Amino acid sequence: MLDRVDPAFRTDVLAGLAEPIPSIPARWLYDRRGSELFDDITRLDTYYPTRTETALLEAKMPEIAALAGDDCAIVEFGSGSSTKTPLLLEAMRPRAYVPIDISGDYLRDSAARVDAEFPDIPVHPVEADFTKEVILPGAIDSMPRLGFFPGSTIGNFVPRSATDLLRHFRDILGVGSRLLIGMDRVKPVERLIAAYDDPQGVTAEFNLNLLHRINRELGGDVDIAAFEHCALWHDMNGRVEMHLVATRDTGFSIDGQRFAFAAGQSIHTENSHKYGPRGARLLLLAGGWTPLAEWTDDAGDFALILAEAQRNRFAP
Ligand code: AVJ
Repeated sequence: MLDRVDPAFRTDVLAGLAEPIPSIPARWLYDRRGSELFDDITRLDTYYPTRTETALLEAKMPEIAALAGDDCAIVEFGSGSSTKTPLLLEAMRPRAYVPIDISGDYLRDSAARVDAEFPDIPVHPVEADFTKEVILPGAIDSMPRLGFFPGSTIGNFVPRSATDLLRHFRDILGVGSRLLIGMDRVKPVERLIAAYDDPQGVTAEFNLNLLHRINRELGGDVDIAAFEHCALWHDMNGRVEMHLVATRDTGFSIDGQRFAFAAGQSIHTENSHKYGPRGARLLLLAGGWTPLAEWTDDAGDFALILAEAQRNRFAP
């Protein structure tokens, strides 16, 4: 199927490439091909987050279910092709499941899968960008809510935006709601780089697909061979950064707009923030969520945190 061209893609690419530090928002990496490649990434030996989080969910599910609340509606932010959802649905038996995703295709697929596997759980899919306004289905108005935000997707956002997003989730779900969120932990830089620059080159292909997408959807003439994938650890900002670096002087045009890149110049395409235990909890607190419980794997590679939306109150 042909990808429909989102006008916001053009706007973001043209504006981002014109910035003093050229960058393109990471969400544009995830077109159909990009999402397939990301699925491949999650199966790589060197990419530990998905398998670690899934095993953690499996191992701790009884405990999580006991604390996360009974008779709730589960609202998943960015449900994508998540394989973690069934674990949660199986253990919690929620009164409703509300997957929210920007991709209608993915949403219909996953809603249909959940429908088939859990015929007694009503599914109310919402096609929306969860960073923008989201209207929850009226059917869950009277139910307590549990938000589910796995995969360390929060790591894609710089702390300031991550805080905004957590506050936004609180507004969507309401005071007293709970949130189960996955966050990747800080770890030795060799392991981080191996996870984002795999020897098979899948992550490189995932990153370079953005240039293919620009050529395909925006009629660009980017010489893709003039760019290479680069993953680096920015210690001060606590994040892995992905870049597309020009290996020689190169130029291209998109929509009649001309861009020149000197050898060594880069396009910043994604951030993946890593948090220590304190940093993770501070981020949640700053976003209006009080941490209630936390689970990690034995190696401490990945954390699942359960938090509760803070009430509005005066505090000393
Ligand atoms: C989907 C944002 C969680 O940061 O680990 C993986 C994206 N990019 N490899 C991550 C990603 C390259 C991934 N998240």
